[in-house]
Amino acid sequence: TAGKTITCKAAVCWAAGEPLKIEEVEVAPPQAHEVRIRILHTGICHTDEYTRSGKDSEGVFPVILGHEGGGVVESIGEGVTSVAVGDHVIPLYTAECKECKFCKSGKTNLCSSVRVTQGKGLMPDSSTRFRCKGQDVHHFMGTSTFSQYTVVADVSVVAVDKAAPLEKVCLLGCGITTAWGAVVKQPGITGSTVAVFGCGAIGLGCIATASLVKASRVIAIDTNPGKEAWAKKFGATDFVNPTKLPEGVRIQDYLVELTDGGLDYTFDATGNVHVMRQALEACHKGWGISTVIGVAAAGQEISTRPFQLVTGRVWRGTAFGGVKGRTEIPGLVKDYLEGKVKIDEYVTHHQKLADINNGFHDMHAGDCIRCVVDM
Ligand code: AHE
Ligand code: ZN
Repeated sequence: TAGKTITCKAAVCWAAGEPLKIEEVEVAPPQAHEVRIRILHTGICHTDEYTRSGKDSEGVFPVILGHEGGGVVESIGEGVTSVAVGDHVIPLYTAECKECKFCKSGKTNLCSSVRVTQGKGLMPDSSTRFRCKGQDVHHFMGTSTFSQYTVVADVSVVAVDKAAPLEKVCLLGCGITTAWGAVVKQPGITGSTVAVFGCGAIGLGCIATASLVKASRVIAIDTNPGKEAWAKKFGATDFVNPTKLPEGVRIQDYLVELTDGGLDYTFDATGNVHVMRQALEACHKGWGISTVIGVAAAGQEISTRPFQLVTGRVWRGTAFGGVKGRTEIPGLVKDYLEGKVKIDEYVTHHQKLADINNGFHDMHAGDCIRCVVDM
């Protein structure tokens, strides 16, 4: 198949707000510094739904969504040296070229090498490798894992140990890595108090990681009472349901009271700008640090009284947990294989590609942490 166009099935989103449609698509061979991957499994993340729904200011259509995949390298373009045919790989929506100003800064994982074209749904040469019914179809986040075959830039993929089941480690493509990185790269968590707002996959990942690095207390917050058992299973010491507080008591005031002045570290894993404010204001005066992880809808803005910052609270955020995928994901896979990082526990639902829209419905149900689609 190398060098030839492959025809396969993919879930195409033809227009904002429409359900995905399973179509036969043509996937062109990888060009120089590109890799064609046979995707075997992919998670569904709220960001896929966010873009499908039309809320993403970068959304372009038609598009093949999906950014939490695992697969096998089918063929490589000229000049590709970092992965080989047959390698098990995870596509990376945050590339790592190791050469740009960002990669070399030592301060961020936000590689700039392919980000501009990626944001337009195109490959680095500004064209697409997908066609369907005579039309070009856009890429998404540089990954497009809702296709049986996809093409990605070589800076946007990492090979992983074949001993790790792809149906599990595909989740390292987004949620679990994001949560792990957001916590593990925040200095000072060990021995400190932590609150995590939102107990979806990202929130549970933050709870698990805070517990792994031995935070002294990990308070989980969610409006769904069903999440208490989940949070405790992942290592939360406390669970607070903001809808069950006495009349007129705000969650941030409740938490400040509960923790003798506020949390050392808080994390927003909801994408709700009001919750982001609560997370900041639940921080301890003088030193509390709040990290925004959730993606808010286009046009949303955060606000708080500047006094919150003047009095020593810090508001920050991370993308992909600050993780440099090519450098760090192999180590995370090792941690998983050694039982240090949970992955299996997040998978509550499976769907076949033909039923991928059901996976989007699953995601909205409170009992779903992650749905894995088998391609
Ligand atoms: N395109 C959106 C923003 C989307 C966004 O913030 N994406 C996150 C990853 S979400 C994973 O589920 C991210 O890491 N962004 C960094 C980047 O470079 O895109 C918008 O609002 O325009
Ligand atoms: Zn995601």
